[in-house]
Amino acid sequence: MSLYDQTTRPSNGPGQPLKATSREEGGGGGGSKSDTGTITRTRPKTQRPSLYRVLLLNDDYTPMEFVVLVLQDVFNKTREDAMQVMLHVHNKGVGECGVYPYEVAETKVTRVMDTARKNQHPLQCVMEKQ
Ligand code: TYC
Repeated sequence: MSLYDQTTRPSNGPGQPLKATSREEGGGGGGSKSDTGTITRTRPKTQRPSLYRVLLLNDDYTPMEFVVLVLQDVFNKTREDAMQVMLHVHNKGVGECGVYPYEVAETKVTRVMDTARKNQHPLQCVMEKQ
């Protein structure tokens, strides 16, 4: 099950009757006691996925150019934006690369860490719930 899938709230799922008040419940019709029908939801309730920030951490060894290339490749940034994020991380210690649903964030963290390890750089990338 993907986070993109529509999920239901516990109380009222799609197509499920909305809860009737005690006054509305009970049989019979046309009287003072119960003259209401069951209301059903035609539009399924959607829940937006939780979002996660992907952060890059500074270190003293990873070349600036490598970080810029990773930001362009994994996070689809322009060279100018990638340079800005890299310099922010270099100066502040940590910086945001983007905000994504869980599985997208996880894939990007994995891509950064795999690329860094293959090139023997200590670059660290983490995700945190927004
Ligand atoms: N501080 C590194 C250097 O001076 C550059 C760098 C920037 C490393 C950002 C990691 O996430 C990083 N070569």
